[in-house]
Amino acid sequence: AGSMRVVLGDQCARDLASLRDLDPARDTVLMMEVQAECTYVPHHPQKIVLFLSAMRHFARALSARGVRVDYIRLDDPANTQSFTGEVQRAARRHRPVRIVATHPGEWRVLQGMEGWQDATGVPVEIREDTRFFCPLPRFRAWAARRKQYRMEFFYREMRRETGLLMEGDDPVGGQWNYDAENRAALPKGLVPPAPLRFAPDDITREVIALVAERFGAHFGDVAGFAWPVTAKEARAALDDFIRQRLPSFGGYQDAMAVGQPTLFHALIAPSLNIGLLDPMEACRAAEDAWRAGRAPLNAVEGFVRQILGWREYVRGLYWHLMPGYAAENALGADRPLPAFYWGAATSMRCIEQAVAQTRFLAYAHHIQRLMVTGNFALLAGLAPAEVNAWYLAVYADAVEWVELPNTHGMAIHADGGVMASKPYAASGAYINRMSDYCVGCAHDPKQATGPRACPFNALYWDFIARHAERFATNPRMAMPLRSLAKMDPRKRAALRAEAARFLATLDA
Ligand code: DLZ
Ligand code: SF4
Repeated sequence: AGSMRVVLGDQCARDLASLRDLDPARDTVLMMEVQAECTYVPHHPQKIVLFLSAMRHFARALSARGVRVDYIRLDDPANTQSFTGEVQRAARRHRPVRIVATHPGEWRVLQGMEGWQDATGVPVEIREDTRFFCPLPRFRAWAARRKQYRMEFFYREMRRETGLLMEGDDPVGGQWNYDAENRAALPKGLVPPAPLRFAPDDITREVIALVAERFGAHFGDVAGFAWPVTAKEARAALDDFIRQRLPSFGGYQDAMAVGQPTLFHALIAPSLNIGLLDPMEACRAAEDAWRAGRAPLNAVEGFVRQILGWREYVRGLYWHLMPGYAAENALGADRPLPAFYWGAATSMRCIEQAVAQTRFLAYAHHIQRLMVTGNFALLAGLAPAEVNAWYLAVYADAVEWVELPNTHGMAIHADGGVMASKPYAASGAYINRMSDYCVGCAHDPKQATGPRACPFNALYWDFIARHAERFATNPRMAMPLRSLAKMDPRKRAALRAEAARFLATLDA
């Protein structure tokens, strides 16, 4: 007998660690579609289609190369519908001498995996996920040497190590970071080139029907699914981005516009996170575009920083800080998630736009996630567990290693500042500056009280006041705290009353 190689839904990569040294004559690859993974949060139907269709395509590609794949389908009557149950059943079928897996992307799954040896009586080897630049032990060593985990320093080490955008020991262009050039609003009338869409093939159409039937009640439209589901499609999507949108990606990275759900963004996170696209390949393609004079450095550096810096950093932190991290609630937030996160009507146009596109694309870009839905959750004090479950459910790219730090740490400050030295709290003025959402909104970003007040304004001051004591020692919060202290007490009271009135209208 040979070994059993386990491949999970977000591990559809040809050079996956658990497929290394595979012996096609003796070994079997196990892939499992299971109900438990489709429902532990109510995933957006497009997210489920993406995972299952990518899995089916990947299994087909492995088989075509002569690899024996034991593929358990969701509608197989014998399916126990959980990873551990299926690994147990498969171990009885194949009687492997060992089970080889790749480190999963979620703590919950790792815990289950660590029980497979007891469940099957077969030794289990869990291999480092080599799709990432930074092995977890290396990140832990980096983090152990520091009191504060600053992405920027980690990122510079990764640049030096990989040689990406380096000229010897120096960053190309003489600067590590060009973010200051990346904050323009979208000029009126500028329409970004539409991203490539991939029409569903027979396999995807079959999965769409299955998902519509079983998970049709989950938030999100399954019609319109157009994500890459193979490595070839993912590569085409990357090339299209590099040619069409990368040159303008930098400047408009933080912009938001009505009816422009994707702007100049790459839309490659779902492909990267499930293994269809190699992070180094993406970074090299962008670097090549710069070296060939086809894209400016601020855009290319910003893109590389997201992948080589930010993505690796949040993954390292997740595994360094779990399981305690998810349970933290530094700001004592406990309000239930309002119904408009699931598509109920709201008069706030920014929220309505972000949620509507999430419904039909399973996608919103980082500033929408951070500064619209995330900022609202922060200011209104929404319960972290509910906020995290929402982000994990609704975005096609959401695997917990990336979703949790971005939401819990960056957006809602539930970790008390482990990731971000100050909360990303903003009033309506920020949204008004970075978008055209406010133009057609029932609210006025310049008003803080009264019938047309923008809720973000009173909520912002209420948030600062609620947490004044906690932030008193944070130099980066000195400005808003000073403004609050200088404010006419009657105005302060009116803002807090406005916030309380608004919060009372939220229905879960
Ligand atoms: C997200 C997801 C879904 C919807 N379905 C499956 C599945 O049926 N089989 C599978 O192997 N993985 C699935 N996943 C991904 C897992 O929930 C989880 O994110 C990864 O296994 C973490 O490595
Ligand atoms: Fe959002 Fe306020 Fe602008 Fe309306 S006015 S879009 S609620 S920021």
